[in-house]
Formats: sequence, C-alpha cells, structure tokens
Amino acid sequence: MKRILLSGLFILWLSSAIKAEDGYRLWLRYDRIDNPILLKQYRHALTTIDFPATSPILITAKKELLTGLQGLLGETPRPTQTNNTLIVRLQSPDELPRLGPEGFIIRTLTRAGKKTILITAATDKGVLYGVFHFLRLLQTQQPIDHLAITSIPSLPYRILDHWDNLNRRIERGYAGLSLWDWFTLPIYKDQRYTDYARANASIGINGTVLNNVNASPYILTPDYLEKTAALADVFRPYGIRVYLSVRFSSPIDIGGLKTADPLDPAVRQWWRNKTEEIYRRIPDFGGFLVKANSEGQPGPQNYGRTHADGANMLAEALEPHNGIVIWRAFVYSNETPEDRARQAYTEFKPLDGRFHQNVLVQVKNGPIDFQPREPFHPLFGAMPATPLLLEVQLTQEYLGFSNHLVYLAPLFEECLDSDTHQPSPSTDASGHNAVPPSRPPRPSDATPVSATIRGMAGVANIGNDRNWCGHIFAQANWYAFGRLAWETGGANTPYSAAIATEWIRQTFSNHPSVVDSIRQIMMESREIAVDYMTPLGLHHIMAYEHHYGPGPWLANAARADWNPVYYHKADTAGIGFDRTITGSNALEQYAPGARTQWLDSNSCPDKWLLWWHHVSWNHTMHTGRTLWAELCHKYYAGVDSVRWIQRCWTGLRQHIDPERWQQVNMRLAIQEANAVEWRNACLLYFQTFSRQPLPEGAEPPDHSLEYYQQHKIYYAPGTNQ
Ligand code: GCW
Repeated sequence: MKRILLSGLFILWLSSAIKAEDGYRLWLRYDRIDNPILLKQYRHALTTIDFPATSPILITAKKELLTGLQGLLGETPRPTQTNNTLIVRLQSPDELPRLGPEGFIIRTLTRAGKKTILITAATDKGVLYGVFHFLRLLQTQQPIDHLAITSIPSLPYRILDHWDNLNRRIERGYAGLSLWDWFTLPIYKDQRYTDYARANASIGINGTVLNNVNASPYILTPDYLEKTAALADVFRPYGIRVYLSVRFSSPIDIGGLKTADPLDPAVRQWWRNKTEEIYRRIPDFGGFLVKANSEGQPGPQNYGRTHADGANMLAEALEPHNGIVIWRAFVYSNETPEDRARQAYTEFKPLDGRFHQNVLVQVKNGPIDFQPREPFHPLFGAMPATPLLLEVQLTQEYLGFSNHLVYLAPLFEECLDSDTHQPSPSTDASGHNAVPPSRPPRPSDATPVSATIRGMAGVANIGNDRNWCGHIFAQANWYAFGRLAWETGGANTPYSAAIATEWIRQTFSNHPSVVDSIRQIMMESREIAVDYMTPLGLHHIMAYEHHYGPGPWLANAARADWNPVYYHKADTAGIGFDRTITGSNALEQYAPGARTQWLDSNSCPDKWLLWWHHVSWNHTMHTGRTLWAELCHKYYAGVDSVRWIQRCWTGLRQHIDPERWQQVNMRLAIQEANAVEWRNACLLYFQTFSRQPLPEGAEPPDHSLEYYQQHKIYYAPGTNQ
C-alpha cells in the first residue's frame, strides 16, 4: 500500500515537474539554487527580513520577494543567532535625490559584525525594481557579500505596444490570441494578467498599450473603458500604466459628430470629455498612441491639417491629467513619388518644435519597417525640440515569426549605439538627463541614438500560448527589450551579450558551459537570419501580406512601395537601391558625419551596401569576392549556420528539460527548412539577372524558381484574413 502511494506521489511529482517546464514561468522560475555552497551562503546572509510594506506596490514587492526567496532558498528566511538581515526600505527623496522616481540602491553593510543587505529607493516603484533586481542576482548566482549597486533607468518611458484587436486576433502576432479576454472582462480577471504584470515589472517595463495601432473606435466606448480599467487595476500594483491606441475618427465613429477635424471646437470638446471620462475610471491612465494618415488610417491630413495639429488637440485634452500623446512617425504614401525611406523625415522634420510638451513622436528603428537590418532612422537627433520614442518590434514579423530563433538585442543595440552625428542633447524639458549616469563615457562628439530618445516602445510578441511567445527563445526578446530600455548601454559591451547571459541563467541553467553555448547561439542568431534572408543591405524582399518567407520577384502588390522589386531593383547591370545623390538621395537626411560611412560604394561596409547603392554583379566586395559570389556566400553561410545552431542545441540536450528542449528543437527544424527556401528562392531569382553560376560544389537547390514562386502559404498567422 505504502509503495503504491509512494509511486503515485512520485508520478504526481514527476508530472508536475514536467508540466512546470512548459515555458510558462518565463525567467521567473525561482527554482532552488542548485549550487550547495552558494545556497548555504545565501541562506546565511538572509536570515531575517525587515520590510515594512504599506502601499499596494510595496505589498507586491514584498510578496514577490518572499515567493522568490522561498523558491530559491527552499525555505522562508527565519531568525537565527547570526541574524543577518535583509532590509528593504523606502527613504525620503531628500536623502536619495539622485535616484529619481524609479531608481534603487542595493548595498551590503556590516554593522556590529553583522551583515546587512539594504534595498532602498525614494519611491515604492524604485523598491519594487530593487527587489526584482536582487532576486535576479540570486537567480543568476551572483555573490552578494559586497553589493554596491545604484541603478537608475536610462529612459522614463519603457512601454509594450500590443497590436491586439478587440476580437483577440493579433496583428503580426504569432503566439496565439490576445491575452486580453475582453468578453469576460471586467469581471473575470485571468491570472495571466497578473503574471504578465509580474514579468514586465521584473524587467522594468512601466507601460502597456493594450490595443492595435490600427485601432477600433469601440475601445473608447464605456463598456471597453470599464474593461480597460479592470486591467489597469491589476497592473497598477506592479507599477504599470495603461495606454490606449485611438482611432483619429472616433468622434465620428462613436461620437455622432460629422467631422474629426482637429481644429473644430466640437471635436476638441469631444476629446476633452472622453479623456475626462477615462481619467474618472483610470486616474493614472498613461495616454493615447496614434497611427494617423498611415496605411489607410484616418488622421488630421484628411482635413488639410498637420500631424502637429492632430497631436496637439489630443495633448490639450490629456494635459490637465498628466497624460501624454504618442504620435507615430510611421507614415508613407504610395501617391508620393518619393523614396519611402525618406518620407517620415520629410513629413516630421519641419514640425520639430510645433508639438505640445506632452507629445512624444514614436519613430521606428529604421526608415522602412523592422527589416532584419536597417540603418538608424534619420529622425533620431534631427528633432531636438521634440521628445522621441524609439519603436522596435519584438514580434518577428520579418524575422521568421515565432518559428525562428533570432535574438533581437543585437539589432536593438546596433540602433541605440549608432552615432547620429547630431548635436548632443543636454537635458530635456523636465530637466531629466537623457544620458544615464551609469553609462560609460563615450567620445565627446558622439551622439548615439540612445542619447536622443526619451523612451522605447516594443511591439509585443506575447499571446495566450502556454509559453507566452510561441518560441522559448522569443521570450528573450521580451526580456532584452525591458532590460535595454532600463539601461540602453552598459559597461559590458556588447550589452546584449550581458543581457543574454542573465536570461539564460534564469531561464535554463547557471552551468557555465550551457550559458556559454546558448549565449553564442543567441549572439550569432540575428546575423545568421540576415544572411539567409536579406544579406548585404537587401530589404523588404519577403512574401506579400503575411511577410513569411521569400518573395523577391513580387511586382504586382496593391501599392508600388509594397513590392519587393521596388526595394532591390535587380537588373542585368546589378542590384541595390541607389539612395545617394545620383538616386533618391535619402542620404542627405543624415548629418554629414553619419553620411560618410555610406557615401561611397567602394568604402560602404558590405552589410549596408545594397541599402545605399546599386552596384554591378561584379563589384568587388571587401572580402575580395565579387558581389554575386558574396551574395551566394552569405546565403549559403546563413543556412550552414542554422545547421550549426541545430548541432549546438543537440549537444545541450542533457542539460535542458525535455519539453523545452524538444520545443526548440522542432522550431529549429522549421527554421532550417525556411532558411533553405530563402536561400534557394533568392539565389535562383537573382541569378536570372546576374547570369552567373552558383558556386562550385554548393548544395544544389532542390526545386526550380517556378516552384518557389508558386509556393503559397494560406492562413499564415498574424494577418487579418
Ligand atoms: O510593419 C507594418 C505591419 C503592419 C503594421 C504597420 C505599423 C500595425 O505590416 O501590420 O500595422 O507596420 O507599424 O503600423
């Protein structure tokens, strides 16, 4: 009987252990420290906790601390003779003026022979972030006996943008349906809302835009505002403010007005009333995000007004409540005969200084659209009188959806670190120094993108899939976004490698060889994806509509600027988009110092070449190969490197729990097949122009060009079909 019971218990334990590793816990696993010496040290150092918690955020922080310690130490700290104490305290802002509203200090102190660890901040949010940071130190098995950490976020706005529709479909979402079950809100509050908030708070994300920028007007109806308020109530104790995307024509759509003209008094009044209604329900509401006059969305230009007129009308409504307007600069029109890469700058640069103080302009990292590689957007540093947010995409619309292992932090970091060569901003309007004190000094004449922005927005890759992001490694992109927005650069360069290390240690293992091996995979992965998709500066050559897989031959989209041929311009003479003075001259939108690196096709780095220049198939690259040979080399190297990742992953098998190992393994198999298709399809197609053979001995394409051209994917996720 006893044996049956025991084996029953064992099976129960086993099944719960397996179930526990389905990826749901993200990087907050809090499993018992597996290093016995360290565990002993930690237990010794943390015998009592002194944490007076009164406010909702402090109560959250305390709960999180106790849960974390219980898991990591296998016991709740209890008094012993040594009584080494962990003190968590709010201190008055006068004592800690430098920390600002979100910074924290973690320090080890020795008092009368006893060691004390102090986590302190001037605000309860600071304490919350300090607690999560402390737990991260334990999870990543760092020494805690000489802590002297001061951490202040680089950027005040660290926001996730959900492109979630109210019917729960997610535009460009590849991890299931929207987390927000609008139909059962506001009464039913799914546990996932809390777990989502925990995950965000743990990495410093302090805002969330709940709905798609292609916004439904119904989000502003009383019913949906009540549902939004319910979510805001769940997120508030985690320091997260809620924002909404709004449709510019809402006064007509749901307000019964005849116009949405931003200069019309009735329209202005409608927005004021609506905004007041929102703040009655959500006193700490963040503000509005607006996509206007872009890809068919209505906007002020429908009435002959400017983007500034539109944004300022909303800004006025939000101002009394301390809310902000986030106005997107992602605008382009196929009716304008101007290189798409130039259009946002042309539109917005003249508006610099014309926006109200509480308007932030949100600019994508590059001038086209979240491609595997783009130069930084020319608006960074070019609008000194306008606070900017950098928008990056975590959901991998152009990077293999949630099927491909692509760690995006190096892409984000490439943008953040790009030198705009614009004058360096000193302090912004609120006196907040845009450059964090914790960042190492840079050459005095450099103004990286990170110094020109007030915040970062990440287009979320989260859905209701059990593991949140579809691919376990896509969780790293959510994680890295938060960590990079908190600290846009670090003493450890590249900072993305340090973030990867943290994530791996919390998500998989602290075992050094496992950490090294996975970090190497992650750090190479973005360049590998560039190689098998869009090497040497190619861009926007993906399949139409769903954007999955290759489609360089496409030439009949509804708009010219949605056609890949518009971007690669391959012909028998060569390939690439001439954006120099002999072409569209998009180059002129950059500061002279930034231009020089790309100006000349002979000195332009290979990785940017076809973005800026149309060059001959026999152009000599920096490697000494011809362009055609280099293109072949890159596509083949990309596929070979995916196979290298597969081999590394196979080597890690005994170190990773079977469920997550297998999940990743299967996705890698998809990635490999996709990479082969990208390579074969692109090379066969470009070969019709280059008229040169594939390299000798190269793996021959397994299908004809026609086969790839006819390969259609129906019902790919993420579109509204
Ligand atoms: O990348 C493109 C996407 C659209 C998206 C748009 C945008 C929300 O293909 O789906 O619309 O960008 O950023 O507004």
